Amino acid sequence: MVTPNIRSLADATNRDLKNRFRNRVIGAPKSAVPRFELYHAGASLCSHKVRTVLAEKEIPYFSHDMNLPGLALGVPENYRPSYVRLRMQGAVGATLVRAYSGRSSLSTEGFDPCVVPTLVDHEKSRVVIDSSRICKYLDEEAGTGPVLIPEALGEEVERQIALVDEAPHVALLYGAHPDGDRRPRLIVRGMTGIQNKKIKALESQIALVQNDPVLVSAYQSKISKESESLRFVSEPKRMNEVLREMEEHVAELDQHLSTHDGPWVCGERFTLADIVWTTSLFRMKWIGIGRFWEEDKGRCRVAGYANLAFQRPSFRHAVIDWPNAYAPSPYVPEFSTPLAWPRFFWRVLRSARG
Ligand SMILES: N[C@@H](CCC(=O)N[C@@H](CS)C(=O)NCC(=O)O)C(=O)O
Repeated sequence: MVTPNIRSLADATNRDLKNRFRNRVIGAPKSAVPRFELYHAGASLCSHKVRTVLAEKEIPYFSHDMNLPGLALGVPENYRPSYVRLRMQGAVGATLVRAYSGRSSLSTEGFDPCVVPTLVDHEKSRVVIDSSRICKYLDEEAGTGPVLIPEALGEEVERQIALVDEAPHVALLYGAHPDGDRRPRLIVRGMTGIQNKKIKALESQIALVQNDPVLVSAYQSKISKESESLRFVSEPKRMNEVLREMEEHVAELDQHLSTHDGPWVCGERFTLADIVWTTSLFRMKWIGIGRFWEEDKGRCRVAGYANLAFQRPSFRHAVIDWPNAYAPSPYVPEFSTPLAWPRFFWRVLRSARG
């Protein structure tokens, strides 16, 4: 079997990614050729984790901020054959995703070949998939910045990463909240019927790769997952279960914070556990369930923690200030100013072209 050349697969992917606002070097002069190349998306929660790690460790990288379904005018960039082909090099032999339980975890759902983030390490000619794996990989490999998984805390950090990874965040974004849909307006509109739009876009790509059975089955697995997703989020009983689980998720953090006096999840030291929890709590706040800690005095430890964590410069750079990481939301001061809507639409417009 011929080993595919990662550089040529990346080059083929990049030929399809032209928008200069979304395809650029971060953390180094624009002519630099960094070791790492990241395929991600402004609004993707999994990408928020990886971008925050890169910022915290001050690792330069080539950023491809891809237009996912919802923002893309034509076929979403993450469905193009060149990208799927590259991504699949990070999961040779993995079980393809089919079912759906409202999560995006590799451990519970299997490998989704058509999502972000994907990291390419040009020095080692390696493709790394899955946000948790990428974060750990960067911490081990990059050789710069603070260590985010200190040896003494390794087990606890891993446990916290898994907790956040397996929380049903995706269902909360795609499905209406049955006790009164509090999701930001634009999300309610954008997510209605999105699975069918995704399926149509995926089918159009299958037509282009008929002679490549590996890619055809990759697209088919994604189609099955999206059909399951539609069924799942249309059932109020399941969505109630998701909300209950998310509230427990917050309660669990509060309980954990009560076991020590330090400001961070694992005590005195800022770790990867803080990066994943910060992205998770911020997503919950933006989507309208920050009440789980803001209105429940019994969870004041999470409230204090969130206030501190949201100010972390790496998180502000990689998420709050990242162009269009989040649509306007009435629950987040930064995203509910009078300028939030014009700024959002201006950035969408300049990013629209491929
Ligand atoms: N387990 C993967 C999940 C990745 C994932 O589900 N990415 C979402 C955004 S957070 C995506 O790209 N969705 C686009 C789509 O389904 O078309 C990870 O953690 O990297």
